Amino acid sequence: MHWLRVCAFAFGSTLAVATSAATGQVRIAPGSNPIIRDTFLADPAPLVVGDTLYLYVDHDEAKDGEMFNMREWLVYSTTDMKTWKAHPPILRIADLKWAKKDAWAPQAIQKNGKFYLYVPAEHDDTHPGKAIGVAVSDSPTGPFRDARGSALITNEMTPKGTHSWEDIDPTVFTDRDGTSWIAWGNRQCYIARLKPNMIELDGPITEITPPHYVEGPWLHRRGTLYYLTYASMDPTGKDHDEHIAYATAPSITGPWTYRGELTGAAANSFTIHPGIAEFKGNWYLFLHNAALTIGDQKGALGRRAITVEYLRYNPDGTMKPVVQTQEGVSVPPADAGR
Ligand code: FUB
Repeated sequence: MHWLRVCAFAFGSTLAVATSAATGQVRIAPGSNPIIRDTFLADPAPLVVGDTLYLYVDHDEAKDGEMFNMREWLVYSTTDMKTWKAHPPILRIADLKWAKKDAWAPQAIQKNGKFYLYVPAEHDDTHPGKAIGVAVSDSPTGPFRDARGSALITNEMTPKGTHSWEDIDPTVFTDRDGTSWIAWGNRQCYIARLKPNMIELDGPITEITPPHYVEGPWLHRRGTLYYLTYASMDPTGKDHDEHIAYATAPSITGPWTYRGELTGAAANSFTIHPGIAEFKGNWYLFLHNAALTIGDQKGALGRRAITVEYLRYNPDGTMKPVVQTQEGVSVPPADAGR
């Protein structure tokens, strides 16, 4: 049983907390949101390996007045979706000789008996702008080392982009034929095939930007349907914070059909970022919000916290809208047993 004094929440739903009359301490049911409460984290990317789900994240360390301060990537693991184990940092900006700052949204994938971690960062002045690198490890918990010694994708490789931070937020996916693909981007969404060595592109970069796209793409497949889920702008223009929307396709090369919104905005946060996995018979949607307070540090744009919700599908393969809750996965899914 986990007892906690210091967390506060700014979003409402059925409470998964109880307060002890004797001590005033708050008891939080395991699996409640946010799932990790002692560190500000963002941009969750799950990877299932055997009976364990590894969650790759970036580490938010912004002080008041800073937008972001992100210097390293971390991983947490769980076998039950309720208790999470922290591991030592898996990669730092300082480990990438080409990178200056901004350890933003990562994703890891298993291939060739190794683990590949794709990470965006600000490139040094030889290739100004954001770039994407790849690091490799024999273990899902690292440590990872730069697999190339140079960025895999740099700003000049996507000349259509109108700003310097478009090459961020990599998502990596291996198709049924064993071919791996990488998609990424802010404002524009791009996709390219990876060579079997996972550290070089194999062919052209193609733009696949879906409607209302902002950033944070996540590729996955369920049965014969492919999904591109992403942070989006509200189509009505009323809400200026990011939502989550998605598109589906009959193959990884498209054509992609816009399917509408999966979630609204995250509590107290301009950004939101999807990560999707099937684990032990359930599908999960990982997100972040900025509703966690740790000590005297309140949630903020650069101080976010990871949440998770059950993800359900309709018979036609579309995903059911997800409501962001405080109880998260501390309770069974609403349609359990149906
Ligand atoms: O965490 C830094 C950036 O904010 C990510 O790259 C975006 O997806 C947004 O979450």
